[in-house]
Amino acid sequence: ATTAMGDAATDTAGMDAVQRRLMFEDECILVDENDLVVGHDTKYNCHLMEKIESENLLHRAFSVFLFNTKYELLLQQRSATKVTFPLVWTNTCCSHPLYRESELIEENTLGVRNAAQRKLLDELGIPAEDVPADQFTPLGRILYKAPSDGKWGEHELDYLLFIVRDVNVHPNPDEVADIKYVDRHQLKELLSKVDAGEEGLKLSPWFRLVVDNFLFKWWDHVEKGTLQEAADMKTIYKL
Ligand code: DMA
Ligand code: MN
Repeated sequence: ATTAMGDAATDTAGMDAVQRRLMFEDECILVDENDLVVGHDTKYNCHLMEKIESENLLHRAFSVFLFNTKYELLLQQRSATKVTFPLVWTNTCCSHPLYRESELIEENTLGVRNAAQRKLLDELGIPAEDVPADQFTPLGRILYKAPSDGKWGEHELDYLLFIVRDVNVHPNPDEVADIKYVDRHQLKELLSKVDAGEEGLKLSPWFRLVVDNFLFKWWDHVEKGTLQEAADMKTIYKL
């Protein structure tokens, strides 16, 4: 029998096996609105809208923006099997630092950068040596909530990590349906197609927030090599 909160068997019925495994293996880091660690919980609990609302669960996340040395941004389309936001186009790679020693290191955001390196390999097949943890520039943190399909959604404190490197890419089909590099002009074209409601073309809510609030001004700093000047790791932007 299902309860008001549902149960794991019903909530994961029909879920892709790889994504179901990660729902229970990945232990996310719970934080308060000031990004102080307050506990940990499964990826599953952290992404159920009912739990998010009833227990006010907020977890730590990261979003990587990887540019090649022509200053084009690598985008990915999420696979059809993702539980949240399938088939939407988004920034290079997103996930969660896990509740483990190497990804809890707060000094210079090293834990989050270690997690980013792990997931760039897992999702996009980018070798760790192509994305050294010390090459990411954390530009800021945003806090946002976004339902996906009603049942599932996000409530995250998201670290925005930029990196400029030419890398080898071999997308993992469990995670990624498609990839493309875009320059600013091509991204603006993509945005106008999305805004015009082109069939089947959607962006993730967090990517849209970054695009609308920060991306184009930060892109100037990518090109000038002055990313550090744009960084603000004191403020948490509530978007
Ligand atoms: C979660 O991304 C993080 C953000 C910033 C939305 P995700 O759903 O791609 O996580 P995972 O790859 O771990 O499923
Ligand atoms: Mn999340």
